[in-house]
Amino acid sequence: LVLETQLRQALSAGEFVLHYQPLIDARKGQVMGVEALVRWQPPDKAMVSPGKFIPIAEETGLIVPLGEWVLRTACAQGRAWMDAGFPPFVMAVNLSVRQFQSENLVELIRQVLEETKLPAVCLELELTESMFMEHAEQSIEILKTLKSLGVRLAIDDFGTGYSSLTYLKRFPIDKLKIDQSFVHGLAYDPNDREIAATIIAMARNLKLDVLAEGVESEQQLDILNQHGCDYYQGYLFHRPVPAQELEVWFRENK
Ligand code: G
Ligand code: G
Ligand code: MN
Ligand code: NA
Repeated sequence: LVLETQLRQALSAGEFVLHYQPLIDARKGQVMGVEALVRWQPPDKAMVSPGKFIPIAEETGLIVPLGEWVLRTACAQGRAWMDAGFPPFVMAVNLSVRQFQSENLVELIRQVLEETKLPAVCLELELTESMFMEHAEQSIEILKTLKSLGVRLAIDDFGTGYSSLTYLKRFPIDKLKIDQSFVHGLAYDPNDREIAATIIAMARNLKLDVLAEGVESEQQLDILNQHGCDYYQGYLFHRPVPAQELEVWFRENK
């Protein structure tokens, strides 16, 4: 597979970069964190989005070294921002299925936190529902071990997978991220509005934080606010951008 070889070379050549997208605290009107999103920047070519290469990295196992690089780079960046005097905030990192199932995930995270000196509460791991459902009992154990490190756990793309509400209650989860597919239609699709409202209400009842992804318009924001959503992420606030670019915005929005 040509792309696999290219991805391996890209990793050793340092062609992957992280972009960061702010997570907004609605009540405080402040940035509460950022999500790290990986991109591939081949020299002299257009940037490649993770939608194109993450599935291949996942199939080939390259996701393990790539995911390790993402985790280490994101945590180091989070620490660097702390040291530069930005308020300590959450660094959210996506985990793939393969990483979640890997034997040494917990040890890796423990090690990266120690190396980078990022406080564990500042790291939020984004997981998807589909990771848990196959081996639910085993997943609960992994989640508990991760949680015992002190990190935060979020369920990404919430609402798109199969979730048993019983399990949701038993999982040591801190946050639900409402999938952007429900946010898109908020202004015109009553079904999307019902789904978003239901997830927000459920999160409140379970004492979980709730974030809406993919917020692009004031109208969507108003509707989510009316339902009591806590946190937002989307182009309305900021696109994912390289670290240096975000620092300019941090300074302006302090
Ligand atoms: O940034 P963008 O919207 O193009 O991301 C597309 C998809 O790639 C999203 O589903 C996102 O969760 C995933 N993704 C982005 N960065 C990472 C990463 O570092 N690791 C994993 N596993 N997935 C990522
Ligand atoms: O699956 P995950 O939620 O990790 O992926 C987040 C993806 O959503 C990233 O690829 C990011 O670039 C994208 N994204 C972030 N904000 C918006 C938005 O407002 N609109 C759209 N369409 N995509 C967004
Ligand atoms: Mn995510
Ligand atoms: Na998502």
